[in-house]
Amino acid sequence: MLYPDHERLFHRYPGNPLLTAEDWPYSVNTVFNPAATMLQDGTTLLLCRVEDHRGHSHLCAARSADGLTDWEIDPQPTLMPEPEKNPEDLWGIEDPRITYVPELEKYVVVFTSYSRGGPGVSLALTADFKTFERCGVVMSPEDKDAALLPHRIRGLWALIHRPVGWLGAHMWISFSPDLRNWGDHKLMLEARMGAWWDANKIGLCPPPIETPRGWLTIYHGVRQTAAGAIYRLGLALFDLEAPEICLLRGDSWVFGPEEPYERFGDVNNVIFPCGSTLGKDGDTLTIYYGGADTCVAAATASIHEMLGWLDRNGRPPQAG
Ligand code: BMA
Repeated sequence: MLYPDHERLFHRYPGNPLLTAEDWPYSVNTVFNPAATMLQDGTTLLLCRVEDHRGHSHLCAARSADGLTDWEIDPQPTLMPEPEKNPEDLWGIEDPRITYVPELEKYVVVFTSYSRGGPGVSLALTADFKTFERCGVVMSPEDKDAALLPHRIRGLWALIHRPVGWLGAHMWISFSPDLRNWGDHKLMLEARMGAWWDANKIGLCPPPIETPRGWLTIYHGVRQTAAGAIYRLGLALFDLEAPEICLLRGDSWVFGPEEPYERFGDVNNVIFPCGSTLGKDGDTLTIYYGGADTCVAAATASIHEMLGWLDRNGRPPQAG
């Protein structure tokens, strides 16, 4: 067969959307693009991007025992922009990713801070999602879609991020001895060109999943059309020891907007996950995503099936 059938790897939770502005204990415009982590006691914590009626975002935690129902939402914002202390927060903080780092016994939260300089990448540490130690801007504008790997690589911390250059918005990886000073920047995955679903602009979704085969990575690709952008998801696999090396990348997208809550909202046709949790079986991944920049939804996929799909459909990226 010249062209493979489109396989359905991701399965939407039938109770989607999980969370909307109406669930919030205080007045908000939209709730979307959540980071996710599973706490020590098995509780799922989502750190949601919450947009107020000025258009500025902050972060707010929602907790659930089963990761799907009975969400308990913090009665007040969990992490607010502090433009007096952090001028980079002037227009809000957005799109967090959470990585639990065993060496630090802390969660590292990486998010977009938005100001006159443009969107940049900020980093904060927390042990309890109540108090946060802010470490400032780690990647200057224009840069976003960042997440930390959970342990050092070749003795250094590794941060994936998405700077914007005049030849496109590609995924890069950078290294640091102390989480504050970053260098050794390497291009990790390029946006394709022309008619591709992931032409010109891509970005990391949840932090990559460490598997024996490599770092399994879900990324978003942005297709510009006459009717606006379409945000869809693709898969790639990166070398465990040298995560700047892409081993396999799929050609087709694996998940895209289909349901009304993904098709229609403040920004139509957007699926934007920033977090995932791993099920007790060690294989079922639940991704948490923003639908149309308006709500929070969930879908599951098998890691085994995603790797099998990459074996059948993926290839090393071509140079040039
Ligand atoms: C991106 C980010 C996301 C958003 C998406 C679609 O650039 O700002 O927060 O979901 O655009 O609007």
